[in-house]
Amino acid sequence: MRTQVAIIGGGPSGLLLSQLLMRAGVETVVLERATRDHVLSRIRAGVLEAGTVAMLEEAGVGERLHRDGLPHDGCYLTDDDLMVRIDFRELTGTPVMVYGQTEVTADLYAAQDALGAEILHEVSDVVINDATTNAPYVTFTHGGEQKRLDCAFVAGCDGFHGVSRKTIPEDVRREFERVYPFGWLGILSETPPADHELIYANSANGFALASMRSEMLSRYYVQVPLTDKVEDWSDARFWETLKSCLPTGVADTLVTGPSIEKSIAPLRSFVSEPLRWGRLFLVGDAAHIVPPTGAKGLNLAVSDVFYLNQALIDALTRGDESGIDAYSDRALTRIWKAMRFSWQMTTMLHRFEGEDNFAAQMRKATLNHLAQSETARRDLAENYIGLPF
Ligand code: RFL
Ligand code: PHB
Repeated sequence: MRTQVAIIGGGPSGLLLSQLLMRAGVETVVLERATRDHVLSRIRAGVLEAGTVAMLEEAGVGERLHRDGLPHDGCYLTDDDLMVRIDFRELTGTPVMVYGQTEVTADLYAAQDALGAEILHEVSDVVINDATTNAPYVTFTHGGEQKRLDCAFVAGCDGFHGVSRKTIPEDVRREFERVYPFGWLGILSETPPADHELIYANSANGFALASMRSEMLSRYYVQVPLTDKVEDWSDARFWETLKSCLPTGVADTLVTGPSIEKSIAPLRSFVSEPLRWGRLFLVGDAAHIVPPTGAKGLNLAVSDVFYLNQALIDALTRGDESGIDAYSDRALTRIWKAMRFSWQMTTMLHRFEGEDNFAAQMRKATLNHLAQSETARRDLAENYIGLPF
């Protein structure tokens, strides 16, 4: 088999890259380890920056997003009963869009099918070969057969546990990591959201987030120790803990119900540099992970695709390699700013096991400062709605 760009991973970054390249006349093949149903059943991100929405429009998948997505003009940060509203529209002029990653992925699969994209599912044993030559190729197993895909470039869009990052030799890679001593337990329930905007709640009992997917589908998270298992958490225990973290007025009116999904995700900050090794490029979670507190993971994957898709189009259609030469530095500059924001939001809103009594006072003072200072709120809003590409 031969193509121009071999894309490893059919999650949001791989699919969006393939879609944008194909619309510009560039050939792609996507190799995905899981089944399509599996990719579509992963409940993850919920908040899209305006720049992400614009990229999805450019990819031709903006229609359902605008019909079913919920534009949000603000969100709340709370400390016990103190509620601080961050008014995105007033402070920056720009709202965000609440629309699930599952829906984004479903829209991209439908659009890729319409273009006749070649997406191979349930591939295994993916190996990227000769990435530092002008003739890289990928070998893999599909349908019980060993296959070879020759290409001009390889895009590593295979998430944190993929093979692409590990293909770059250890003495070339530099990794930066911060692991947090807690995870998020998330549930989905067919109940009306706690509020019509998101609530990031800091409390004496730890962090909680009240989010949503639609007017009748809520997504809630609470902070849990890394050692906890989903089985430790009955629905009743979850609702009780959530209520104990939310401001009293919100907790009192919270509508509870059976959970239809429950999972635990560890929190980490991670960056692997550089994003390019010869003709291999890392994109999205394959290169970096942020804790979900700033809602930046999917949005960062999309900004990587923004830089890379144009660079690959320029290289393949005009022989102009300046974009691919600049890709790693351009993408990393934005990635580190989102790293900083996600780390800051995480530190500002979570209780750390074994912390001293000073830490909670710092969190309270930060919230009080936000309540009083429009400058502080604007800084937060500017980062939350997404820094420019
Ligand atoms: P993905 O989604 O992990 O997709 C990678 C794909 O590659 C496949 N794969 C392989 N394929 C072939 N060969 C191999 N060897 C392979 N190894 C892996 C996998 O099966 C998969 O299909 O990475 P991608 O595309 O870079 O997308 C990144 C986003 O998924 C991620 O950043 C976000 O979900 C993070 N995130 C959030 N981001 C936001 O922007 N806003 C949010 O509100 C938000 N909330 C969240 C989140 C992530 C969460 N979890 C569970 C980690 C909330 C949570 C709870
Ligand atoms: C979500 O709805 O899943 C969500 C929203 C905002 C975040 C993280 C997750 O910061």
